[in-house]
Amino acid sequence: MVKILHLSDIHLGSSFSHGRINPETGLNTRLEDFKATLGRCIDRAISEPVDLVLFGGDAFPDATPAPYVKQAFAAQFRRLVDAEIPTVLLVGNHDQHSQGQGGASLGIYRTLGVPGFVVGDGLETHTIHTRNGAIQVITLPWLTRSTLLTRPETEGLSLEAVNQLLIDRLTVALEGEIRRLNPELPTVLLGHLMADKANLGAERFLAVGKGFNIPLSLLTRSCFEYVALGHVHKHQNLNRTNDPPVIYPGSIERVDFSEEKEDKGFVLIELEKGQVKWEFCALPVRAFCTIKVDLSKTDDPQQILIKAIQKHQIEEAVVRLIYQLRSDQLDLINTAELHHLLSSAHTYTIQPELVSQLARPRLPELDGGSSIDPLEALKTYLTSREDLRLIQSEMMEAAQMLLAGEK
Ligand SMILES: [Mn+2]
Repeated sequence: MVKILHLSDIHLGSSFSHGRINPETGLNTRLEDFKATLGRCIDRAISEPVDLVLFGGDAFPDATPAPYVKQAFAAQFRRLVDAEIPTVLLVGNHDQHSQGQGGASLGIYRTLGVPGFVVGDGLETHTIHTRNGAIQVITLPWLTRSTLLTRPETEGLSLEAVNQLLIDRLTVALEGEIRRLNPELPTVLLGHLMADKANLGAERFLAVGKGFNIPLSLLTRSCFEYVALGHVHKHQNLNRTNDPPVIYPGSIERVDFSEEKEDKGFVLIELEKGQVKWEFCALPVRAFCTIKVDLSKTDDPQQILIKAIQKHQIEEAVVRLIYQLRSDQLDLINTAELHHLLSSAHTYTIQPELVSQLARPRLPELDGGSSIDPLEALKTYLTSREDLRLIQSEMMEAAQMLLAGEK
């Protein structure tokens, strides 16, 4: 029985805008959060102890993190070297670098010959000898079009046809690896990819480099005991029948507000040939909290706001207060009181949004019907805005050019 810890999407060095500088260390508190959480994953790997650690990719926000961020990552993974736990570091889209071969941020671990460390930057099968037997790990790093196709091959093809060609290439290449597997040994596919059917999180907005979706059927092969994925930040199992489990552990910390409601953690696995058990282990990460209130229809916006804030657990959380109001209500908001009420949060932002006059047309000429020509609509609007009179003709000109498709 081989015991594995599978974690992914560390993104060490991101989310800084949700933190503040810790005066004692001079570091952004979100870096400290991420470091502590990564530390908890490594603690668990060592205390179990596991026989193997699989990292599913996206170590940093990009391939050239600041030295102190790289060092924080290395300091944690170094502990696995000391504990003699073999580790596979897979290259995600955020780890790739466009300069030369093997330029990924994780390549340094191979260059230095870190004992027990494997860097997965190509489609390749690694046989790893653990304390509890050997295991095969097929690494499938983030693939870009240029990895699999040359430019002449894609010339004149539609995006869909290119994607199909990519999937065909990958199918053949993966089949080649599968046929060379030792059938006696348990096997894990470790991939950084967007599988079809995966629920998206923040990675949608963080996308670096263009990718393509991989059909689930390519991954649910009976020769794999477990499919370890990275890239999608929301933890999920894509194969409910668990034959094999196809698991995104998700990011270990909340990277942004789109992950506010997601549990964060890693996955512990026990497997042998033909058998697998897995368990998601949640991590105690910092809470994110959105407080959103529409004040535009109330007479006492300040009281409503105060009540809304008091309803939420904001202590030490990353908070954003979003309220919508009319411009004539602006004077009814006591911002100093809001700052005071939010002061127990770890960090907070206050985002007032004026209810747009455009959303509810006030100009009778613009009411009723979508038949109006966009330029006519803009002209009508501009005539009603005394403050925009000086740039009226320039705006009309720009709009005409935009509509004509010029830059
Ligand atoms: Mn990714």
